Amino acid sequence: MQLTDIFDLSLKGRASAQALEYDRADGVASLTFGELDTRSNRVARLLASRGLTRGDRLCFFLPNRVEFIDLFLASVKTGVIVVPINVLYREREVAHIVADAEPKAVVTNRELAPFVPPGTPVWDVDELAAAALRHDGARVRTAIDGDDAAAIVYTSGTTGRSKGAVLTHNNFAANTVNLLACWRITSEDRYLAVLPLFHVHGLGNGVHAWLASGCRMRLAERFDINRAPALFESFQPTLFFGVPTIYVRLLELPVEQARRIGERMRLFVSGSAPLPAHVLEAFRAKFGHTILERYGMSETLMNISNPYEGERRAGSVGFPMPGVSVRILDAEMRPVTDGEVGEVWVRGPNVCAGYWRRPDATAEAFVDNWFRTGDLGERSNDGYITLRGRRTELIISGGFNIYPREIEEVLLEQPGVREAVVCGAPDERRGELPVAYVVVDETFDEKTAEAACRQSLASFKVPRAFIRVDSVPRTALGKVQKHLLPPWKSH
Ligand code: MCA
Repeated sequence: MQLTDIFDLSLKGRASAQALEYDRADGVASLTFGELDTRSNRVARLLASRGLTRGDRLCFFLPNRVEFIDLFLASVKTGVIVVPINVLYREREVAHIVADAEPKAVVTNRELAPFVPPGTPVWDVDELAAAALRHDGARVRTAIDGDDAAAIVYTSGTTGRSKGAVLTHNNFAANTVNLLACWRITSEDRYLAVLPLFHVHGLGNGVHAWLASGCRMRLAERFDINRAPALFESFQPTLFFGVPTIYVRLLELPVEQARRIGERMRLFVSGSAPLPAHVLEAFRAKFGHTILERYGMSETLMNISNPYEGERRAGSVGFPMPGVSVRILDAEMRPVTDGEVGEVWVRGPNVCAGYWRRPDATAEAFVDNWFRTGDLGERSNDGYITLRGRRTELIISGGFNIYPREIEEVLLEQPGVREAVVCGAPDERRGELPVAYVVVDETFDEKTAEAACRQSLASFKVPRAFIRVDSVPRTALGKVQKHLLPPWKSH
């Protein structure tokens, strides 16, 4: 099915119901589903007038704002493929995505435009919004196949170059239906959206669940611990999606306030990084809710979830979602027995169609339609799946993915750096922080290296420490033995 049909349950079916609240210079504005529909119809006609048709790519390099949603809906309606870009990315990172996805344009704002590589068509989001008003608000229906790509989501690549996961209309639709059924999301809910819309968590789970259920959404530009309490108090959400860092921050709230927030809530969901069991326990004691932890990836949307009814087991991600098959295999691709750790493989209507223009990477990731996640896990004899680390060297900081190789490449370009190895160091708040181990000569200057990283990489990828070592420990085959490097502790 095409996503418009599932969103029409609300856009048409609940046209007069309140849909969205968002910040505007003059206060909090609100829109009905019907108004949203009309706005995005105008944007759809504008995109068409600029020559965009089904299958064209359009990059969104935007913070959370209502125009992101207008453009997203317009793209879905016209078959334009959305390519979201993390707003923390800098020119080097943006340039790769733009070169790879070959979009018709990058839609952005004045602050972010300088990070778009020269020569790329840039459309200013405010100008687009103004231009859209000159177009008719009636719907134009485009024939779109469920297997058409709806989005290409770039995941940090193990080789340093990120790859675009091609997510189809059917992938998102299957994921959305699952969330509504499994987490009991209905039009009665009030969803507080603080996650960035440029990731699958905020977009594929948050926005899609909102549009399909017809509930009301309060959109915040981002999660800010200083603003979040007021949002909870004024909007009174029943539904909240967060990454573990957000739950750690929420634990800072006074007991009374936490209790008040908890009283009105129905469901807190966590994902994108492992939720430490002690955070789940502390949150339960303070907010009176057991956070529901689930497991997904940009490539697969949601795979495994703790049950809504029944035990939400601390440290575990629960059971496979409807239609999703999970296998836990050893290095020879044989199933391990329950209680043993192996690599998690998944198959289902949620799994992406492959990597954009990367048949090599696609062939490596898929075997007989099974997708290898790179995550290690085990199944208990009562069926709960618990993740036990990763096969790859992925670092997750504040819910953002970091591949060490990408940072190492920048470091190796710096004067005096002979070798560079980046590892994830444990951190209470962010889960992990990137730390660099460097073998250097006297021409190395830490400040210069840090500045170079800050210029070419998103802020969350900049190493928090540069640790000088005489040599990098390696196996006889030359593989770096990260566990033999001196540990680093954040303060
Ligand atoms: C963080 N920063 C941002 C944003 N988020 N800047 C602009 N817009 C944002 N949305 C920057 C800050 O400027 C600051 O930069 C640094 O990050 C830390 O910010 P701080 O306020 O100290 O925040 P925090 O308390 O550490 O919390 C950070 C956060 C953020 C709000 C939790 O990490 C976040 O939004 N994470 C969500 C990531 C996410 O949605 N991941 C899903 C991908 P500086 O350091 O320069 O001062 S994974 C996924 O989609 C899969 C499918 C899944 O399973 O969900």
